[in-house]
Formats: sequence, structure tokens, C-alpha cells
Amino acid sequence: MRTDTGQVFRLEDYRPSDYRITHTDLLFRLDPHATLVTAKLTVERRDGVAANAPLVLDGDGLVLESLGLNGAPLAGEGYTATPDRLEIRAVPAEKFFELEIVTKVSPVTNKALMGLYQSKGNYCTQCEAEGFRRITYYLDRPDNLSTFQVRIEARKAEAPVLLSNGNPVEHGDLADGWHYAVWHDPFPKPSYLFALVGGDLGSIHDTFTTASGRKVALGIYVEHGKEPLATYAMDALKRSMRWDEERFSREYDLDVFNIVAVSDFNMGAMENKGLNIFNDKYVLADPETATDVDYAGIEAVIAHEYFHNWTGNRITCRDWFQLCLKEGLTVYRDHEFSADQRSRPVKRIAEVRNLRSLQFPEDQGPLAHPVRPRRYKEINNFYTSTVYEKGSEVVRMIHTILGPEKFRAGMDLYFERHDGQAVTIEDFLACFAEVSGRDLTQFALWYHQAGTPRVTVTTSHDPATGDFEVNISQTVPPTPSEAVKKPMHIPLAFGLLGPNGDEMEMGSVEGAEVNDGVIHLTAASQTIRFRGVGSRPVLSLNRGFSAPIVLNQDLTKEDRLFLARHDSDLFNRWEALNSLFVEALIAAAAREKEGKPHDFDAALVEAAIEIAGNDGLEPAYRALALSLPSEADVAREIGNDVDPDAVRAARDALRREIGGKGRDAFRRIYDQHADSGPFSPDAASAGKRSLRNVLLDYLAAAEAAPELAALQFETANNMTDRAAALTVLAHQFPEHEATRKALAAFDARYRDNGLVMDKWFVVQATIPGAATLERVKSLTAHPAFSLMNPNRVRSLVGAFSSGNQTGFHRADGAGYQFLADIILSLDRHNPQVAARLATAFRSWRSMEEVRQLEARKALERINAEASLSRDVKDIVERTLA
Ligand code: B3K
Ligand code: ZN
Repeated sequence: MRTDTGQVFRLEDYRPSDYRITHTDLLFRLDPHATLVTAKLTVERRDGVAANAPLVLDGDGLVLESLGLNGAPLAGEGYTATPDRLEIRAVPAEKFFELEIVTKVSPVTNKALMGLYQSKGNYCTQCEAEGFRRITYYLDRPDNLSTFQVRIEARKAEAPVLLSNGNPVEHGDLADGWHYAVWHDPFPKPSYLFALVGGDLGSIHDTFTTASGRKVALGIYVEHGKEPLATYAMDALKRSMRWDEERFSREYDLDVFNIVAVSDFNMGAMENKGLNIFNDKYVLADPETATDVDYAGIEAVIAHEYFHNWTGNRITCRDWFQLCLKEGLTVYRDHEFSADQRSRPVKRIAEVRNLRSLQFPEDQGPLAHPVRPRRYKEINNFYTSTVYEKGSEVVRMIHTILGPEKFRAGMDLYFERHDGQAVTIEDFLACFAEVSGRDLTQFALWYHQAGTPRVTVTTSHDPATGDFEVNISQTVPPTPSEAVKKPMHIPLAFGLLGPNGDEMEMGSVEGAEVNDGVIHLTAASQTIRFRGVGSRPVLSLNRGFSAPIVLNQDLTKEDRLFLARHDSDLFNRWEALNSLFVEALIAAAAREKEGKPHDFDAALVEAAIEIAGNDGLEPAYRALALSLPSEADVAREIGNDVDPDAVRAARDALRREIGGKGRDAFRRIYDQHADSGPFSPDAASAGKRSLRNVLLDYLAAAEAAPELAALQFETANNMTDRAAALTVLAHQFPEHEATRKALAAFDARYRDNGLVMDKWFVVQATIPGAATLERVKSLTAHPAFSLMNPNRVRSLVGAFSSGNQTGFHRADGAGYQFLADIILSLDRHNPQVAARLATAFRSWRSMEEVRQLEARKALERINAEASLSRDVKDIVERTLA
């Protein structure tokens, strides 16, 4: 394990390596405890580098078996090998030479799940970001692009399936029950994209014919018996391949594309060239075991990893500071794909909810960093919502600023110019600047400045002159190590709504660049004057969430209700209602603290009920509009001195109020939208289920009785409805007999299915209230739970610490101490997942003082552990700073 050495990597220190590895020939002899890896590397000294410059390769916990140079063994004085580094001083004078390195690794004891490891007895790899150095010594950095030839040898009975990147070359039998397969990847790639799989797996196969007529063999490999559960993933893969051709003219480039699903995986999936390795959560689905959210997740992640083939693999990152170059862009591409496959406004609202709940707290807390960070201690801690989701929002803004044609031209130029290269954000932006003639220098601040900009808007209308004045000002709050910020280029899509709700015509505009329905805010403060506006309009601003900002606009309650009813921009319609909910909940939480009774605005409650029955809106949209802001959403908006118990009480009260007033209507709609016919995971059917399930939550609250939920739980013919009913039971009636029975029935039915049990863990871990901690503690002893499996850890401990405001933030600090215990024990074998869990502390300073003290104690206890991994140390230190 890599303990903290205090080393910090800085963007400004980047320099190319003295040597390049241009071809990599690997031989694996697979064995659980002693896999031999023979790497034959073709090394090239770069021009201008002194002939005696040492060659320094990265390692991580490696055992060197032997070393050869140009075919002869290398004498001990010619090199120094430690587990983490190989320095070769006896470098030959020629420009090219061959290095042969033999290392021995132990996949079965590799519980960090980085490098070569075993999952359920199958060999697999994870190399991003720095896992390849756990396999062999190498220039393990993304700017070293090499072709790869890989020969895998294994016992045929243990691993009949042998896969690697690229195209299959040959395979055959060897003596003693062994066999082999050879793979060749002609596309030069960095080591983080290397992959190998060896195991006894079932598979499904299909083909895809590219736009230019090449036939690609597709395969998805899963545990035996699970083959039918991979058909949806296969369908999503083919749709992704077609979409990338149609939307971006990107064709697939190898003869085969394989996906392997494994059950022990640190993240969602990995885009290794031609051989994606997936967390099985994002492959396996059928109506009995997967929810609609699971189906949508599979579609999105399959697309995301596939899209990386161009944005990430063909064009990769020069260094890890450029991570958003591939991640932000690829998230943008998968968002667009899902928007095209499903409902665009619904998808957009879900994206923004997600951004606000994950990225905003990051940007507003101690872990804030720019989309392109300038320093890191542990790169794995930078696979963040800021790099991914805010990175995607930045690409979306380029699209908004340039318009669709110029955006596409910029992407085309990027693909053409940089294919086969490892590049930077500057290279990416230069393509858009060039095709549009726009100076993107100020815009580039989105990559460099951390923090969520706050935009404040006031308006005034003069009926005598017909002038409508909009004053917009922006500030970017200070973030760690960046106190002073510059004004950003913020594209604000907008419209003016007239008294009847129609879009108003506007005459001339002055005070800012305004075109195609977008105001370009570029100064700290700007006044924009619209002329010829007869009557007072309502300004609908930041339509479609065109910029990832916090917007404070001088709208009255009536204005918001008006927008909620009439805005042609469906995102802003949702936003208007949502902001009213947030306001109502903040006020209610304050009253709660003062012991005053609630007094919710009748018009708001009316609007919610009205939307439930609005047949002009698709059910999925109505479901989102009716979903109250989460407790964490409200806490974030309150910002400091948060009392989670008061927030929870306020939210429960509003749900009861809306449920009570809407009861009859809700029950009617609930019945009307009952599923008829066989299950289909399509967006429209999923939307109906989600509307029904939101209504179920309201109805149960209104009735204060579990019967309807219990009935739905028992009669559901799919996991979406069953899990939703279980959630309502557990969250609203945790101690009720009906809940106890349902939880036990679920456990009995799915005990052997880890992925389904994850839902059972999540439901229980997120039951509001202080008592949940004891439940979570005892669930760590459940036979389905294991600290070795990242999915189980995330579903029980992760869901509790980042999804249970009242449980985790218990005033006595017991939730914090529990998390500290888990982090410390997990850190011994899986630092990456441990570090991810530790981010749950990131908002500790916004809590009430008592809680802050308790959180600090827990953080300090973790920090005091002498053998802490670099991963956890980095998070804890920054959180405490
Ligand atoms: N690129 C991988 C993530 C790797 C995470 C390494 N800690 C999956 C993805 O973003 O597509
Ligand atoms: Zn990605």
C-alpha cells in the first residue's frame, strides 16, 4: 500500500520523459499467487536527451524476477530496483533498445482491486490511473503511447476465456492442461488503458456493422447463468455505437469490442481499449432484479465507456491534470446520448439535481478544486464530480456559446487534429476558438477557477418608456488556495414571458452581447436594457441550466408560480417550483427550531397537486416536479448551522400537507397509471412507474398508514415498484410490522444476489433518524455484507454516510465515529474506496457547532493513524485544513 510521502504533483512541473516505450510485448502466465509477467519493451531515447540519462520506470509494490537488456541479462550495478521504482543506469548508446523485465504478482491477495486481481476466481485488471505499475515497471503516464501485443497463458480449466485489448491474433493448447491466446492492439495507447481478463465466463455475442460497412464482433462476458441479464447492455451498446456515428461521425475501429462484467470493482466501469471492464451493476438487468434507474444507469455507463474510444482513447490526456479533457467531454456525450434516447427535459432536470447534490457541496467545501486541478497528492482522489459533471457542464456551455454548428466543427477539428495524441485542455479549447473566431481566454476560467459562481439579478420595468432593465452581477466565492477570483464568461439562456405566459418579442438590446436567446455575462456587473417591452415581463433566466451557477433572482412568489405554470422552458418550469419548495422548507425548518407550527403556502400546495394531474406533461416530468428537494438539498441551501432534525421534520410536514390536500387526486392518478401488460424498461413506461411511486410516498404520508405500500410490495411484478414500496415502508414506518415482514421477505428472496441486496442495504441505511446507526452496525454482520466488496460497502456504509442526514450527522457523533472505524479498517486493503467514503465529511463545517466538534474528533482520529494510505490521508488533511 502506498503510504503518504508528502509528495505533491504540480501541473507546472510537467515535462516529457527522456525515453518513450513505443512497443510493449507482454507475456502473462496466470496463477492466483504467482503470476509471471514478462514485459519486452521497445524503448526510444528522445532527441536531445543525453546518452547516459538513466531510464526511470514506475512500480508499485513489485517483485523483480529478472532484467535483460538487448537480449542479455543486466548486471546488478547497472540498475536499482525497489518495489516502487526501477532505475536503469546502464543504458545503451543506441537510440532504440529492448528491455526485458520479469515480475511476479499475486492476483488473489490483491484486495486493492488495482492492477491484476481476482474477482470470484476470474482474473481481471484495473489500471487507471496508476495500476499498470502494479503489474510491471513502466513509464506509467498517459503521454507514453505504445502499441501492445499480449500473450496470455493459463490453465484451461481455470480460465477458458482469455481476453485483452485489440484484435485476437491466435490461440491454442499447451502442455499440462494449459492454453494461450495472443491479442494485438494496433492503436498506440497509454498503459492505463491496458486490460486483461482470464476466467470461466459465460457470454453473449452480436455484431455491429459500422457506417462504412465494417463488421465488428461484440461480446459481453458475465458469470455463467447470467447471460440473459446482459441483453439490455448489448442493446445499449449497439445504440451507442450508432449514435456516435450519427451525432459525431465517430466509427468504431477494431474488429472486436468486448465487455466483461465483474462483481468486485472500485468504480462503475473502465474504458480499456476494445475490452471494457464493468462493475456488474452496470451490465446485469432484468425486470425481476433491476429498477428503471438501474436500466438507465446501464444505458448511460455502457455509452460513456464506449464513447471514450474516441474521447479518451484515440485522443488521450497529456497528464492527469487534464483528466476532464476525457471525462468532462465524455460525460457530456453520454448525457446527450441519454437525452436523445429518453426525454431531454427530464434528463436535464435529473442532471442538474445530481450536479447540485454532488458537485455543489464539493465546490463549496474543503475539497473544492478547479475542473482542471493544478496539484494533487493522489490522482485517484480527483475522479470527482467537479472533473466529471462540472467538466461536462463546461463543454455544454461551449455548445451554448458557439451554437450547434460551430460546436460540431470544433469537435471535428479536435478529432482530426489530435487523433493519436495525448493533449491538453488548451489544445481542446484552441479547436473551438479557431472554428468560431471567438476568444475563449475568459471562458477558460471555467477550467481554472474553482467555486460555484453566484449570480444576482434585479430587474425594473418602466411602462412609460417600455424599457426593461436587468442588472446582473457575479461573484465567485473563495476556495482553498484561491482567494481572489476573476469574473467569468457566463452564458445565460433566457426568455421574457408576457402577462399571458407567451414569449415576448423584444426590441433592441444594449449592455451585453445578447444573441440566440443567450445573454453573455462577462463583467462583474452588467446592466442590460431591453427596449420596446410594453408590459412588465417575467424574466426566465438560465434556461436549461445553461450555466452551472447559483442564481439569486428578484422574482416574487407569484412570478415563480407563474413560471411554474407557463414557462416554455421545461427546465425552468421545474426550477421555479423547486425553488419555491426549497424556500418553504427553509422557512419551515426555522419554525421547527423555534417550536412554531407550520404554515405552508396554499398556492404552492395547489401548484404541486395541479402538476400531478397535468396530462399535458409527461409522467416522468411530473414525478420529478413532485419530488421534494432532499434533506441534503435543503441543508445545502441553508448553508451553515444546519440542524438536520429540523430539516427532516420540515420536509415530512410538507409531504404530509401536499399528500393530505392532494389525496383523492393522487389516489386516482396512482390507480390510472397502474402497469398493464408485460414490463418494459422504456422511458415512457419508466416515467409512469416513477410518477406512481412518488404519489405512493405522498399517499402513505397522508394516510399515515403502510397498507397501500405493503400491497404494492406484495403485488409488484417488477423491482422498480417493489423497491419503491419497500422504501416507503422502511422510511415512513420503520418499526411497523408490515415493514419488518417486507424486509424479511426481500432478504429471504434475494439473499444470494449481491446486486439486489445492495438495494436492501441502501433502503435501510437511509431510514431517517438516529436509530438507523444501530441498524447499520448490525447489518455489517449480515451474511450478504462484506467489507471486501466495494458495491456492498457503498450500499450500506456509503449510503448511510452520504445519504442519511439525520443518521450520519447524529448530534452525539456516533455516526462519525462509526464511519471513522470503517474507513480505518477498509484502508488496510482498499485505500481508494476508503478515501471515497471519507469525502462524506466534506460538509462538516456547515453543521451545528456540537456536530462540528464531533466530526472534527472523528477526522482527527483517522488522521492520527500512522500507516494511513496516501489516498485517505489526502482527503482527511484537506477536509481538516
Ligand atoms: N475512467 C474510468 C475511471 C477510472 C477511475 C480511476 N480511479 C471510468 C470512466 O470514467 O469512464
Ligand atoms: Zn469516463
